[in-house]
Amino acid sequence: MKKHITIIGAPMDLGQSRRGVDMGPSAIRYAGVVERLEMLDYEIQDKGDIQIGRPGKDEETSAGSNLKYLQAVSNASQKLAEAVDEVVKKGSFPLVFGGDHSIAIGTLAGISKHYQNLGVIWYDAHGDLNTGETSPSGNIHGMPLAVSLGIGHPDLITIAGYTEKIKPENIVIIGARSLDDGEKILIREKGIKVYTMHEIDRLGMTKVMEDAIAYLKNKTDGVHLSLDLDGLDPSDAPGVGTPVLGGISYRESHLAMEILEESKMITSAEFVEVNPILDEKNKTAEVAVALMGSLFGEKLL
Ligand code: B3U
Ligand code: MN
Ligand code: MN
Repeated sequence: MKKHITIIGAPMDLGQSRRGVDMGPSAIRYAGVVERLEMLDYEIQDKGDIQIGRPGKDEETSAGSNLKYLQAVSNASQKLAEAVDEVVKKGSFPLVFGGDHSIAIGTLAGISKHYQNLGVIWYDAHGDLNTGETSPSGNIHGMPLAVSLGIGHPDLITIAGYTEKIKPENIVIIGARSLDDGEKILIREKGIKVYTMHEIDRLGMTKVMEDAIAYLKNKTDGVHLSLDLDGLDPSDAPGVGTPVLGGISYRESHLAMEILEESKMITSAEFVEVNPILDEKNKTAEVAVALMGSLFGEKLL
């Protein structure tokens, strides 16, 4: 029987301050994702995009909180959680396209209740471990990993009716090179496994991925890949809102996806922060689609 993937678009741009990332799902579809994955003998269903409400002018900040567009992000997260939940229930692989990384709040809320111990690979230049108190920006896309640990604003940590979506020991961050002070404290406090660019340079991507897989293997019953395109170097993925120099190369990223495919451990995935307005001829969306090719079993020979 053909394996089944269900695509959901989450055209969210309110978790950060650069407009255009709401067009990410279209750009990824335009780059030929469905055709590419069908070639790999998958049956693909594209459910289209969830609706993101447009906030009023005065809704950027809400009373008693510095989180921007809290209400709109929380509503969308709830919707995305429900959509993803249905996909998991029917036994299909959820593949979510962002939108900014705040959508991971909804994705993880929909997936995690189906697992005892969901592992998460967070492929990102950033930690996304901020709270309202530690965030330098108030942008919710810098918070989804903390929120999923149950740390953050009550309206966000309670999405889908339960609080602790993931456990700190089931997280691996790969590619970090821009961590805020509060995030560093949280990483140490919770003992979160992080492979910064230092470890990637020092050990090489093969060793990093093998270690990450070994770390998660025996304690998780599913692993979600949350891939922020800004984990890659801006020369390979220029179409992102907060590029950080010195990132993971296109080649290393392919290798990482190929090693994950061999491990057969990934049970859901999302590709986020593709911003076609900041991109060079849809390059970043094409990179995302090429990486999905490797993640789902495309071979060079
Ligand atoms: N850590 C900073 C910047 C940032 C987080 N995620 C992205 N940028 N993409 C913040 O605003 O939380
Ligand atoms: Mn991110
Ligand atoms: Mn990032």
